Amino acid sequence: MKQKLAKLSEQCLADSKKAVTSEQINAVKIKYLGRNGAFSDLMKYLKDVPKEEKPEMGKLINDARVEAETVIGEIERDILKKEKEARLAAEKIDVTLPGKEVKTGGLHPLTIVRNQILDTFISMGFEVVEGPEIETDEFCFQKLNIPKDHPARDMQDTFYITDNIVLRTHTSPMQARVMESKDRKPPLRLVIPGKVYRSDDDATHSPMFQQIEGLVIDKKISLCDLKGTLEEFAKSVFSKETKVRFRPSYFPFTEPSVEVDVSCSICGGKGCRICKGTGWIEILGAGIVNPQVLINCGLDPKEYTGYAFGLGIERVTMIKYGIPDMRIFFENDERFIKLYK
Ligand code: FA5
Repeated sequence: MKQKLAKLSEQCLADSKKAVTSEQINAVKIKYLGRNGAFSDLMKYLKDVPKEEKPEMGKLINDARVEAETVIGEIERDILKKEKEARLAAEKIDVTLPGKEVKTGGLHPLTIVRNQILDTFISMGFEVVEGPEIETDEFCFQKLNIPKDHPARDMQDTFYITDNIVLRTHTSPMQARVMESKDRKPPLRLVIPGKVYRSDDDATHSPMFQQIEGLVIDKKISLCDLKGTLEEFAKSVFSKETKVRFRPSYFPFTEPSVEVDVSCSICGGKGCRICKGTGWIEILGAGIVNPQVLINCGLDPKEYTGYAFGLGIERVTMIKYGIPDMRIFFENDERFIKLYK
């Protein structure tokens, strides 16, 4: 037994000295000192030792194990120290290197302009509400005085989900939803931002774009109220010098209807590439709410009148920043977004 113990200690020492990596010394540790290691194994043979020799033999095995622990521990510390030094040498920090840039996010220019427009209307007492992008044919068209097969539908071709469910082509269906709502009664003074969809795709027309609908319903509302409000909006979003121009137009849900132009903020109205030499840029459609729409939504046109408008956020942003092609908004190019941070 004593011979076995001596041999084991000798073997353990030799194996420990051979170890040069932390994995190797760990393996030695498990082999000799582990729960099922060589020293524990030897303890099992104590039962075959004569009773009077057992205490001495037990002590000898224990002492040898403690010694092995000490030796392995020292070698292990040595190896770990060397490994740490090697790691630090490889990871040398060059304090002259420039620091790593921490990237911060920023708002998309469309979001910046959307917030600016909404803030302007909020400051004039408007409330912001939102509505569904997937809309019924009834609210998107019929309640707005555009029956099925009416030629005015050609102005806004869209994506049909079923014959009667569409991706909304404008935010105007929210006019009808709000007027019909039992929770709200006139006077109404609302702006309704949101995404809309059309079968369009070129430098100034996107298949998905954002509109802000405006709706005011009260007694004795006239085109003068609309003009004053839009002038205030244009001065706040573009510049104090910006002028607003109304041109006659047609929308089935407003009567009279107008297209609204603002004087070009890039050239100050002299004429440039952005305004195609005219000095004016169209930004929205508007008008006095058609009495038929009020009737369709349960309001009495003898009691109430109102105005509505719908502006395209992409167009406003393009004019504000002189961006010639709308598609860049949706390309997700970080260099473009950074310009507006
Ligand atoms: C309408 O959508 C009407 N609902 C606006 C309205 C509301 C009129 C209330 C009267 C009363 P229009 O199709 O002109 O009108 O679109 C309004 C604005 O959306 C345009 O002036 C333009 O700025 C923007 N717009 C229209 N089509 C696109 C498109 N494909 N891509 C980007 N912007 C667009």
